[in-house]
Amino acid sequence: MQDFDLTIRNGTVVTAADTFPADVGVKDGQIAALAKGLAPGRRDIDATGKLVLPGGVDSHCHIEQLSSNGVMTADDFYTGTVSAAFGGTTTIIPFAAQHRGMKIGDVVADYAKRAKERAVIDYAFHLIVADPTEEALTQDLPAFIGKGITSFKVYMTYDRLKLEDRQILDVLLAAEKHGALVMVHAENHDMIRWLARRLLDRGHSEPKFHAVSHAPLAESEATHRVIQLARLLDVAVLVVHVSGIEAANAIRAAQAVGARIYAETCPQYLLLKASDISRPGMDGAKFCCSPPPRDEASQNALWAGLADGTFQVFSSDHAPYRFDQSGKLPKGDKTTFKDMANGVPGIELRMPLLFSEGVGKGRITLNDFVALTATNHARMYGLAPRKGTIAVESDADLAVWNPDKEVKIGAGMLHDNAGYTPYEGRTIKGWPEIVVSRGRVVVEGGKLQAERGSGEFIPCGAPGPIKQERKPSTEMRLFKALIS
Ligand code: DUC
Ligand code: ZN
Ligand code: ZN
Repeated sequence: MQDFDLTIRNGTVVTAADTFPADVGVKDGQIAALAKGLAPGRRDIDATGKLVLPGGVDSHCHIEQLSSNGVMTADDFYTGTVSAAFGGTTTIIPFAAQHRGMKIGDVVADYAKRAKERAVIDYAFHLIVADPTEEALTQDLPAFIGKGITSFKVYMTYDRLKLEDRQILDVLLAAEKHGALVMVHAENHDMIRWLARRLLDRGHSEPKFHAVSHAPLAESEATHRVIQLARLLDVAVLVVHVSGIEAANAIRAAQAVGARIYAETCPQYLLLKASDISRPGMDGAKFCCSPPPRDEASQNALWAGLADGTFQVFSSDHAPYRFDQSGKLPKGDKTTFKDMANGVPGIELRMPLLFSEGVGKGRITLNDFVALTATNHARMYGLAPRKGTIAVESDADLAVWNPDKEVKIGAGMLHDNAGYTPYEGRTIKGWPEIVVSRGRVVVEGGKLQAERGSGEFIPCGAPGPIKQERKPSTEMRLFKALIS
């Protein structure tokens, strides 16, 4: 008989592919057995009536990160990972952010030190590439891919982050050559800048004009454009935080012709609307992120895209800024929509919101939920099969989920440091009651049981395809040989 450190018995185990009754036996931080009637562990958890899910992987969150305007997020690696854990997430992938002129080696070393000291769950890193010099492309990026940072985010907007199309092509080619995935923030910079200037010149400065300046066409144009850039080179690209129906349709159409386009969306685009940003006074700033939430037609298109596989990953894009002068309102009541820090908090509610609104309302299946919140992230970023699933030899990262528990959302019950939630007052059904990270119970009975600094850096491997990819044509191979 095997002896286990922990046995979770009588639950219903759910993976991206299966739902079945089984006990989960955990030994040395890994899943050691999956079967009915396992021997008792040193610690036994009765999961009768509960679902046993893979701990979530949140592959898009901003933690202890300086924005391009020099504003620090409200969450450091401690509060950010504690909040993630309470919401059922056991691995995060935030961004080591290069700003122009910074050496990538310095950026990563600083970020790794911060994470090591404070994280309570496991983490990997993406790199934001704002300065793709020859040295960065040929030396730094390949070196960090070798050290387990295999995904780079590039921006098509923001004054201090934006890359030109030819620079994006450089990064796409280098990423494919050395085995990395490029994530793209797709919004047309000049459209946004031009609209914002006109609005401000005419005295339209309230938060609601943020959504007017970040027009849906700014997103769909840039999405079309980056799709064509990726197709030119026949490389994979991930369009992150998709908000609008036109962008979603462009992605689906590109996938239908075999382009290697992946896509992500987030809770704010399913559950918030541009009309939330129109709330009186400065309150609308609590809903301002880029791209902004849209309308009901876009919400419906995104739900359809989650169900039909257009979107592979569902992330929080947690970007926590306090509703005061340190974050959202640097100039108090005089803050214009251009001065506000962009972003909304959501790392803790990402999984409960999708469970309640998606699985609970019949929009997606339970297995889709697991794929969208955990398994596909692990595959996409080269963390599978260690993370994102329930299988023998995978890390014992688990969420014991009560599908019937009703929770009324309020900022006071959350563990991040933003101090507000855009989902205040909503009631949702389904909540993770016990969360296990590498075999350690980290959350139980509403209490944290993990030590600061107990999370580990998990190097990412080569990004893996989520679905079968076709082979490049002979013409494409010859073309790539010419330009590489
Ligand atoms: N937009 C971003 O590009 N990043 C963080 C948050 C946001 O709203
Ligand atoms: Zn972005
Ligand atoms: Zn982001």
